[in-house]
Amino acid sequence: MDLYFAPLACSLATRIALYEADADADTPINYIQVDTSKKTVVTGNAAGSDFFGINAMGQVPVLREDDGWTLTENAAVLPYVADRFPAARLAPPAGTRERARLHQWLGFIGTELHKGVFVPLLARETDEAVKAYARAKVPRRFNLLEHHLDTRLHLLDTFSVADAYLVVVLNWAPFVGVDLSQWEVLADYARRVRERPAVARAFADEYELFRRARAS
Ligand SMILES: N[C@@H](CCC(=O)N[C@@H](CS)C(=O)NCC(=O)O)C(=O)O
Repeated sequence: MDLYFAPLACSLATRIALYEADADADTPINYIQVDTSKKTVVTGNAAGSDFFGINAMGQVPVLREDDGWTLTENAAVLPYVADRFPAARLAPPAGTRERARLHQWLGFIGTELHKGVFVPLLARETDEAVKAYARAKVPRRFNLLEHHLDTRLHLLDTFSVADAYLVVVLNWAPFVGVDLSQWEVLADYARRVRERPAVARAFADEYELFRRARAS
């Protein structure tokens, strides 16, 4: 199985899920680095090739099974990984209300936070008015999370792929000048989730790759 990723991008959530599931013990995983601005594959057998050949959107994550079947979109890739490695219990069983809740959170994180807030704040080409529009959306969304997490340790009853996605998106806050410490519960949640051994390892691996990519 291959995971196309960019260091510290949203694809880190899939790496976390794969580490949490100890997926490599079952299926060898190739982590293939992509330069999403140049749209080129950076590592692996096809290093230097056009990433649009893998995903017409030029975006990570892309998961590819050994028979060539590929899957894109965090909201699809993350539950797929959870279902592919069920022993890790990274998603509630299909058809349950809890499973519906998982999809609710994946939709919220993907649209209301990732795309609605962080993409305009992270993008170099957005002007100040667009950034201000995105920044103004932060309090309602973070307040909702603060309230939800006040009485629980995870988004669902136990750690799930939604926590993997959320902790990756929250990691972008300092890069765009959003001060997470104003939301104490949320900041505490992010710290706790990042202390999980698999999550800590995934972040450490990608911070190292991020530093190397920046230096090259
Ligand atoms: N809708 C996609 C969005 C994925 C996405 O935005 N990936 C970013 C990295 S976090 C990316 O590859 N950006 C490059 C680009 O959009 O050109 C998903 O949810 O998987």
